[in-house]
Amino acid sequence: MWGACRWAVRGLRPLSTAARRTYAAGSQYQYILVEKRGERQNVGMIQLNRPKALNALCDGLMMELIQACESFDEDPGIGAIVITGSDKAFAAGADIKEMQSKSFQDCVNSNFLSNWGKVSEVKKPIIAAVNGFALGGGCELAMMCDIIYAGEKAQFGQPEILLATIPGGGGTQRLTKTVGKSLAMEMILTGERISAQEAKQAGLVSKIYPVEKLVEEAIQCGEKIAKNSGLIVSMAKEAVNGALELSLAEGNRLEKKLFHSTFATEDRKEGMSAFVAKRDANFKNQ
Ligand code: CO8
Repeated sequence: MWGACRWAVRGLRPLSTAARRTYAAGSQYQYILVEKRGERQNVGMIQLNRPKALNALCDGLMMELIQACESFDEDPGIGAIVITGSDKAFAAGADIKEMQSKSFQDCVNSNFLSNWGKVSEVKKPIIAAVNGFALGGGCELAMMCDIIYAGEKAQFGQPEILLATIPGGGGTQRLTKTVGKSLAMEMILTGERISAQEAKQAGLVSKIYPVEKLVEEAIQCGEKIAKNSGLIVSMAKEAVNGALELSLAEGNRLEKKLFHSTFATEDRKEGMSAFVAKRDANFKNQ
């Protein structure tokens, strides 16, 4: 299962025993691979690992993903998180086989899929590195992240309509706010996919890389973020996310409060002192 060839093909290094022990401690992950990456081991990487089902998001996978995100969020040594899948699929959606027999009552009584939104509650920045299919819940999972990098062959779509259901993980909202009503409507009402290039043009992804370079580039982006004060990074993330949730006036008020709050931190003092003294800043998340 941990064969070096498989990792070499994808350009990923196998997990060290220590990393596996750390993150699997007490709960063997079945559906994801988890590792610390980057020169300073300050980027948490989570790889969805149900290749035969194209990383369909079954309940167990989502529970593990949320658990891994939360444990990286609590880890002071981690400054950013990367979520990726395989070359063929980031994730082909919620697990249709698992959902197939559910009734309306089942969905309401269990508040079906309500816990998936926890990914968007993580304070540290999350970068989605999307190769292959990001469909349905897979596209929604990518949009719950903060930055999306795409491989050249990535495809994004909300094909739920073809199954006679609709997106349930924020797709109708986040996609519309990101790419605008016309393209979101077209994707959600026809179920047709868009390419990485179309997704970039529409503002859904920020960068496109060759398939084999994608994950490394995402990790490098994570390292750049992790160099900054984690405390201030989480404030910046909160402020930007405010733009998707609040009116302009409310968002500007939130931004101003957070901006003023940075002046109560040691890191803000350190950042400006370091600039004036022409030296590197040494942030302590204080
Ligand atoms: N669920 C379960 N199994 C899947 C899924 C899925 N979403 N997608 C693929 N698989 C399985 C297939 O059943 C197949 O398994 P098996 O070999 O046992 O038959 C295996 O993966 C390989 O799939 P294909 O043979 O179909 O591979 P192809 O390369 O021919 O096609 C596609 C790839 C185009 C991606 C195709 O598999 C497909 O259309 N998949 C379904 C895509 C879809 O409709 N996604 C939306 C699902 S509904 C949803 O996501 C609702 C979201 C709700 C909220 C989520 C909150 C975050």
